[in-house]
Order: sequence, then C-alpha cells, then structure tokens
Amino acid sequence: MNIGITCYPTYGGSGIVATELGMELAARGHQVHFITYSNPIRLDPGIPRIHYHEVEVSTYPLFQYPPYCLALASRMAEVAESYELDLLHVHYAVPHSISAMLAQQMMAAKRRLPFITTLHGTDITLVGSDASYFPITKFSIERSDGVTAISEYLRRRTVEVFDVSNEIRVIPNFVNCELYQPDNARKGASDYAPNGEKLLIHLSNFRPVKRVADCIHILHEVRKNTPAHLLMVGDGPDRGAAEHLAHQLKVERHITFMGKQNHVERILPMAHVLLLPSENESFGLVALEGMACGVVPVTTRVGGLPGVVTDGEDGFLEAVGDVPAQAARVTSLLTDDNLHYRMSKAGRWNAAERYCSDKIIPMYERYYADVLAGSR
Ligand code: GMT
Repeated sequence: MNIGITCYPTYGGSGIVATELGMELAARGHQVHFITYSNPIRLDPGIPRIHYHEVEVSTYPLFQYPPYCLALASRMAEVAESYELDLLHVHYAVPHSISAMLAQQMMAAKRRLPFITTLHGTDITLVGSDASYFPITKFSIERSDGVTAISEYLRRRTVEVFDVSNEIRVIPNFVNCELYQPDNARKGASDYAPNGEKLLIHLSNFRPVKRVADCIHILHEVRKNTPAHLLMVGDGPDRGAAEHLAHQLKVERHITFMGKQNHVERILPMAHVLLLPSENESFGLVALEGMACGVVPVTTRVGGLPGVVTDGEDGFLEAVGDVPAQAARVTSLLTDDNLHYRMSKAGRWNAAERYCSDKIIPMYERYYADVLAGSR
C-alpha cells in the first residue's frame, strides 16, 4: 500500500508511535509517506520505502496564528495525488483529522481517499475536550473513515466524552522487541552511578500531567534507605521547577537531567526502575518500553496503565500523588534482588508476548484493508 502518515514530529508518545509504525510498515514492504512539519525525531535517514514531505507553514504579517491546518491539508492532497496514496493515517486528532478531511474533499472529484484517525490520549482527554476544540474534534472523529484508539480505556473515554457512535477499534501501542532489550551488564550505568548506586529513570515531555516533581520526591525518600541515582530524560515546561526542587531537597548531585534523547533504547537498559507517577496516561508507552528492557515500572493506577502493567507481577501501581507508597515500592525493588529479578523477567516476557511490533502491526494492516474495502 501507499500510506500517508501525519503526526507531531516532536518528542511525544503519539509522534513516536506514528514514526515507529511507519518504519515497521516500510520494513514490511509498504511505501510510507510522512507528511509533517519537520522530520520525525526517531526517523533515521535513508530507510528504504520511507519518504518525507515537509509541510511549510508560511507566515504573513496578517496572521497572528499561521494556518498550519490548511498548509497541512494542501500538502496532504498534493502528496496523495503525486504518489497515489491509498489512504491517510493521522495520529492525534487535533487538527490532523480535519486537515485529512479537507484533503479528502480536495481529492473527491478524482478518487476516494479514505483517512484513519488514531487517538492517543491528550487529544481526547485534554485538548479535544476543551470547549474551543470540542465540536471540531467530535466532527472530525465522526467524519473519519476509520478511528483507532491505543487502549480500551481511551476508546471508552472517547465514547463517553464525545458521544460518538462510529466504531473505534482498539489497536494497542507496541514496542520493537529486538531494539528494546535488557542489558544484564548495564553498560554505561557507572558513568552516572560510579559507586554502584542503582539507577532510576524517568522519561517524558515534562508536562504537568507527568508530575515530574513526584520523581524528585521519590528519589529523596528512597535515598533515605538505599543509594540511588535518577536519570531524568526529556524536557518541557516543568523541568525548571524539577531542577529547583532537586536543589531544595539537596539531591541535585544524585540526579542527571539528560534533556531530549533520540535513542532511549540505549539509555533505558541501564536502569533498574522506571518512575512514571503520571496524573493520567491513556497507554503509557514508556512503561512498555521500560518493561521490554527489563526495567520495572513503578507507576500510577490510572487510565490505560493497568492494561500495560500488572500490579505486583511486572510492576507496581499506586495512587496518583502517593509519593510514600511509590517510594516504598522503589526501595523494595532496589533492596530485594530476587524481587527485582522476578519482576524484570515478567515485564520482558509480558511486553514481548503482548505488545511486540510483529503482533500489533498486522492489526493496522488488517484495519487498512477493511477501511479500503469500505467494510467499516
Ligand atoms: O503523554 C503525553 O503528554 C504525550 C502524548 C502524545 O500524544 O504524544 O502521549 C499520549 O500518547 C502516547 C502514545 O500513544 C501514550 O502512550 C500516552 O499515554 C498518551 N498520554 C496521555 O494520555 C497523557
């Protein structure tokens, strides 16, 4: 198939899933056309059957807000025509779904161009349900030729919030189990923990929903019982406050703020425990990536996380904001090697059994075929 993919090409779960999906589809012989405003971050250059089409959003003094949505729609229609795209697959509803709908209408005189919208989370739970975007988000979901959600939780939420009646197929997120692997030698860990401290890791876009301050408090608690060092990977609005808190609690020497990183599969395997104290996660891709690398997640009992992490078997789920409980779980994992070994093995096993790319990508291929056949 010739598939057009649009996503936010920056650091964020939806862009990462879209990029990895495109690479997996290309590896399976499809022609994949990324139509985005910059090169997606995890997209390495020179991959066969991957094409990149930049969306240029021109500015003009009259525009206080340059119309990205329109520039994207034009580019989608152009690429669809020149490269005979079979379908458009957009990740994150706002505004990609509406752009795809416009591109579809621009192509209508020539041929059918179906589009699929994949919902990722904040496009529904935060942005889409905001009063200014609610009607257009509902409209774009209803007008999509196919809609997928990355977890059953998100499917349910979408139906509750938007009262839409079209079918939403759940196709969970996935991980490349060859790339994301445990490293028993934990190569590189001593660069951060020269005295053999165990490493904790947090990865996110440092937005309020991630509760990054909890990570700093957890490290502070844990260090009262056992040596540990925390890697904070990523960047975003709450990074400054987190660094400030680290100074206040006098743990700044025990934390490395690594900023944005492209190859997290090289960093994750150094760690013992992943901290993910989020207020909400529709899936929690990083928990899955951690489990694939043998890193045990200590996270919160919200959204789609209980579908990814099995409490007490391959990770721990605690209440949002319950720092003492999360810290106690981390301490138990760092001080009980048998417990850590058992949960780390279970995490790798469950990630590989349930969420490896080779199990999930065919679900997308089948869905594309159904949409093309008009059977949904
Ligand atoms: O978590 C974020 O703030 C980024 C956001 C995104 O859309 O890029 O992540 C969402 O999509 C990810 C990939 O499907 C999911 O793993 C995250 O759980 C989801 N985030 C939330 O629901 C808060």
